[in-house]
Amino acid sequence: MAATATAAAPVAVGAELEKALEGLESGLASVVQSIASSVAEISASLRTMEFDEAGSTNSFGDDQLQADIHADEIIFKHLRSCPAVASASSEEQSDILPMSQQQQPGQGYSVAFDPLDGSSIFDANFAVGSIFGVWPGSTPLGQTGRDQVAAAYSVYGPRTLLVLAVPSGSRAAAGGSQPQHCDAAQQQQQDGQQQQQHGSISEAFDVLEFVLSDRRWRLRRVHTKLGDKNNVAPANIRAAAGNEAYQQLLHAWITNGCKLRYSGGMVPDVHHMLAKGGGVFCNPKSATAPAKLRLLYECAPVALVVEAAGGVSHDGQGSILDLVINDTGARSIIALGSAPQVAQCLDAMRGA
Ligand code: AHM
Ligand code: MG
Repeated sequence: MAATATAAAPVAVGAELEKALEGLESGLASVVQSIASSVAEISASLRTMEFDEAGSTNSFGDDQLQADIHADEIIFKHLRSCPAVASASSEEQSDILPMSQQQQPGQGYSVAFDPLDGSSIFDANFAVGSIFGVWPGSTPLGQTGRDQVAAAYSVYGPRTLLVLAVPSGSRAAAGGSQPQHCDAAQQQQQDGQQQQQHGSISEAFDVLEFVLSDRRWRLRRVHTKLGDKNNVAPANIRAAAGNEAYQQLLHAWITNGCKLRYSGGMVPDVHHMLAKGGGVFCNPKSATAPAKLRLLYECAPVALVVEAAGGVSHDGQGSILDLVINDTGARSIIALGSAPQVAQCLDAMRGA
């Protein structure tokens, strides 16, 4: 049986996180603090968590691990105790559940989350993560990824990281850390090519990376300009068997000496791009290998973080952030990362 989420010792959010959230609307700041607290509690729990399956499936038909259920319970517990959270739903429990009784209809925030992304690589002890999207009001349904007011993911690796996309101004509040992965040539190229299209997101949000250190969140770096390194993560590689354009893309990547960095977990693979200064996570489909990633719980929040960090997202037609979320069960193909590398993926995304 999965362990039940109990009231753990409170995790101090840390002065640097508090400072980073100072400029936010107070309700939104409390939602982000709840997310940060739940990530810290999950991080501690995973150290002793059993690897076993729970013997149940979620609404997507995935076999659940005890760790999936436990992480889900921890996050719901923290969100329930936050008065600004009107509703929440997760990849493990996809009904949109009312949370705080203190919100009037249409008020507060709705949180959608994947409690443990990378369940299939958990038993191999690879890095896994959690993903969060925050929408205004009592439901994300009928809204797009672009309507999010914040998004986040965590990486549970040798260290626990929390990457937040929060309304801009927070960077200055956090102490004016220097931008990462930004040189003059890259900036000039990206200013011309992508900021015209995506400038509103990268200007509207700051992407702040925190590391959990002695039960406190310490600001590690700020991501502003995703570079264009050739770190490629070819997800759903099974699709290449029925998607000729994807085969050609893989061949081009190999012959061009790209670094293949697919781990089997979207969160660590996407974070690898941010950490290394660019790349692409490409997850196309074929007739026999359909889209897997969930629009609400995975694609939209991670797309917001990547676009806010100066990258792009695509489903083969346009930005992931422009897809209307009509159903908690919707799935999408996705390419995320540096603009030139994502552009190379579009034939594969449109193939099959
Ligand atoms: P999960 O949330 O059940 O772990 O599924 C999402 C994960 C992604 O992190 C990863 O990119 C993908 O599933 C890998 O799927 P597969 O192993 O089927 O290729
Ligand atoms: Mg997932």
